[in-house]
Amino acid sequence: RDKRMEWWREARFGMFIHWGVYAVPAGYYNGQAINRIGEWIMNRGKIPVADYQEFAKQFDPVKYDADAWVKMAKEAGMKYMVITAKHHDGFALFKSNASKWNMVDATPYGKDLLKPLAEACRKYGIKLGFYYSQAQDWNNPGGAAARKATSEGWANPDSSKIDEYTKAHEGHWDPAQTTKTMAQYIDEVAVPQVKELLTNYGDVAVLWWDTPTGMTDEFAEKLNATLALQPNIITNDRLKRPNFPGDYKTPEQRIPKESELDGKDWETCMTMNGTWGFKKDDHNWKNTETIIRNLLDIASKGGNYLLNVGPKADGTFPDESISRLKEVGAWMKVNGEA
Ligand code: JFZ
Repeated sequence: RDKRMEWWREARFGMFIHWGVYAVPAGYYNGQAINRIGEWIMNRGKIPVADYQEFAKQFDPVKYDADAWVKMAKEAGMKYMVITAKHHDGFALFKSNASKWNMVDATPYGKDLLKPLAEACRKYGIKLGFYYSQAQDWNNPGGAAARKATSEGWANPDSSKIDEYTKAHEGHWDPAQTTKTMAQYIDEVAVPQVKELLTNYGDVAVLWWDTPTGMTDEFAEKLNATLALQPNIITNDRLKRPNFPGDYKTPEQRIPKESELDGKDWETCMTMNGTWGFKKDDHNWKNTETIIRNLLDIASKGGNYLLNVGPKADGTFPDESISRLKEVGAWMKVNGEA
């Protein structure tokens, strides 16, 4: 069996982090609560590109302490971490030469957020992975926007239901989004940024692709080729179906039944409340007992549990996430590591 997968097969428990500009509006646009998951606010609220970019001017996470984040993961018994280096809003949490829509060039904070995280992960022996939205990008021109749910899945929430303009423009809502082709976006933004991620942060353990809207085999091949920069890296199954299965499957917000398991490696990703990116109105927290039960259920079936935290715009975790991580850690101490 594959040597690269060894650490991952023993890991059992990891931290997912959805962090970006969407933590600033935190579910509200122009005083209106926007429904569904927080990191989709630009899409769900049909926020124009220029308006959305204004939020970056308030993204100033002065309380960000990467060391404290990684320590919380470690003390909860987690072995790895996957952070949204770039989500569908196209915003890069890192310094990028491929697009100015990044943490260093577009925010008052002006510093790369991934550098200190990579350092802290090395310090605590936590594996670091990057989530990268390779296809959907609502700010960098030429990036895709979700259209409708297809047999390939993963176009959720369904943009095409929202209005006629969006229906007529392949999921987009602002003319600024369509001034380049997707081929240009792949060559000028996605491929160079993934190369940056695989070059500038030391060892990268996981590349976590997402929602292959509009992907072709050719685009996927170009992205997949960049992984040669990190010979030990592993990837999930969301680069492009069906020709790029990656190393493991990613059931979302659910734990497979014994009867569904087919011998392939898998990881359940799950939120602690109802959103991935921070939303100030989401108080639908799972209790610690549920989280521990899920971890046990998953571990007993041979999977991994990637449990999400959606940090706030000031750089801190929500208190409810902190207390749950602490309680899971206390349980781990008594009961041994799963
Ligand atoms: C995607 C993202 O759109 C979402 O914002 C979040 O990052 C999540 C982890 O991934 O959403 C999905 C992806 C796949 C499915 C559903 C939602 N799926 O396979 O059912």
